[in-house]
Amino acid sequence: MNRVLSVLLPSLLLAACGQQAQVPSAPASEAPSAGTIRAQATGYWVSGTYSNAYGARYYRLWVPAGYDGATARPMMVMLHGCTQDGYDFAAGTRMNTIADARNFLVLYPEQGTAYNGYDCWNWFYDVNQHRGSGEPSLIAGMISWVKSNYRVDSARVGVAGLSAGAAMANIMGCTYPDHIRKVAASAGIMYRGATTASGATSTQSSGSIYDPNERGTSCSNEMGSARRVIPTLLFHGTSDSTVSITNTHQTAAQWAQANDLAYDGLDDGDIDNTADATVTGTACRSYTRYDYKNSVTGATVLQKYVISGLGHAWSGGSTAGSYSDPCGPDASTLVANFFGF
Ligand SMILES: [Ca+2]
Ligand SMILES: [Ca+2]
Repeated sequence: MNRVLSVLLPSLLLAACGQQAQVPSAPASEAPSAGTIRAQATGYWVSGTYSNAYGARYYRLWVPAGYDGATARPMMVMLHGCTQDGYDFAAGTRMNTIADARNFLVLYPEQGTAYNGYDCWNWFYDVNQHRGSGEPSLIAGMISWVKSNYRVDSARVGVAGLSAGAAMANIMGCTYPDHIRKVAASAGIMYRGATTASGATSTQSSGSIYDPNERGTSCSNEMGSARRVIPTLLFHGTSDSTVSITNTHQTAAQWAQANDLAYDGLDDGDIDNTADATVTGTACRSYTRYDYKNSVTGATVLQKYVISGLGHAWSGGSTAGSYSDPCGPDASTLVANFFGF
């Protein structure tokens, strides 16, 4: 209930002060003609609640400026970190600005403090680590809802997350590869990196006690008949004191194994956890990017950015949102590029 109040209160206060002009108008009235859309070059929010047997969650959908309902567009699913919500994550990542420029939908599922005191996705409970269950089923349900109400290019749907949202992004890739074709995880934790709340705390600080190779096999098994290669993009700062970078190294190994199995059904190392190329660069912060390729096709399946001096934050974002660092490689653009949006 606190969540409902916190969402409603700002509008009520504004209305009470006679400042209705500052309250965003309803989406329907913001859907102008195509010509007007180009003139203002900004999209609009659609908010709602999705519920199933596992509960209810808010979602915020950004409909980009150029969306016309006639052409199927890609969709980015953005999973916020602890203490964040969809609006905050949008502001900190500037993803909607890129969405307007490139014409893709952005879906922000929201957790809420009713379900976790710090507003974190509960990635560390078994109920939330399987298809058709818990929080992944709620997020997948939202994706299905958008697909049935908007023109979405199903072959271009990707999920990106920060911290607990990144841990959940990895889960979504393993549990719903029919929906999710690519994953981006910033300061995240591998699939089933922890299975208890106390395990989550120790995993955050020093890495998972579980074998990433086994978790990759577990991820592949979870995919079942929907098994497919899920190209994955990873980011982690060397000065992150909240989530150990060990977790991102483990995540790379987990996805290398899941994708090794998904590619041809064989655990034969055509995709493995040894980088095939290393690129260094500077974009405000210096970074090293590790590329992992399919040795048969040469396709890049994984990329891992290790960013010097970045803390627990989205790289290259905006201080208009929390947990965002304006310096460093522009993670939002890199994600959109990697997803082919
Ligand atoms: Ca293989
Ligand atoms: Ca292998």
